[in-house]
Amino acid sequence: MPRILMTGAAGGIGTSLRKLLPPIYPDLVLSDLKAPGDLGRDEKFKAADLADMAQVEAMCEGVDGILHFGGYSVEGPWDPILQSNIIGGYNLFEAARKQGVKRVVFASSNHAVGFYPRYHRIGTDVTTRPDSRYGVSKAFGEAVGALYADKYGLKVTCIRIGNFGEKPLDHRRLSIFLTPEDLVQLCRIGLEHPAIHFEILYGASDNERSWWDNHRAYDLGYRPTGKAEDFREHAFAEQAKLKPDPVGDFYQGGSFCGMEFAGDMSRIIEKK
Ligand code: 15L
Repeated sequence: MPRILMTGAAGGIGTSLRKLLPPIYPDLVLSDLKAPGDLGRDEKFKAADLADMAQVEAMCEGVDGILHFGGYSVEGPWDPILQSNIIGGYNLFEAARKQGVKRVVFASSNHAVGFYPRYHRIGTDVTTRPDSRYGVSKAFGEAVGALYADKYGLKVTCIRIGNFGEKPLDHRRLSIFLTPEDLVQLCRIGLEHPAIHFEILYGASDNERSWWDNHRAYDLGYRPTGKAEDFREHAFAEQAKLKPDPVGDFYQGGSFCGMEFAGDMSRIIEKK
């Protein structure tokens, strides 16, 4: 029975996956800076600060596979992103190597490619175009993952997660919605599929308005069941409450693109 470690267990994704993963991976170890308040008696927990290598190594001991959802999960000031995602991301892969972990599933983000316009359908082979310091940290994590796959033989899957949840929250999220069940499928591909070396997959359900070519995930057996369109009215009603954002409404990364924007839209990736 493989021992699977999930970082970020107290965060939004971790909280949901804590409930879904134990039937699939009974030997699940959770980690975060602090234990979730509702930690069950049957749940195993190891506290770790990702920025502290010794703690990260101790967390990885005896582990076969890692689901790395820990870190700073939105745009923010540089220092916490540096500590949690840049130093923390490196520590995670390096500790995994030292401890003989076989597989890592890294929670990347759509914000690693957020400055592609929405009309531009992109695959996983495009140049990264981060829309934020947070997006840069995700592109960094993908690069470290590629290094550890190629140089050290770690089996690495990066999931560029769209928007995780029970319902798409607005018009943009109709294109990038991801249900918890579909994320579990992608995690299982990363932890179990025999063909994994280094993969980047999009974390999106079966969304009619998707901007992403996710054929690699489908080739690996992904069969999403979530459909953003089932919640279309809800998403449009929520969108109607938002102010227009000329930059954010144009690019895939949405409001992360509009924040602090002082660039020239006509020069960001060729327009069709
Ligand atoms: C992300 O990467 C964030 O973690 C999440 O909070 C959302 O902002 C999501 O992207 C999104 O793009 O909707």
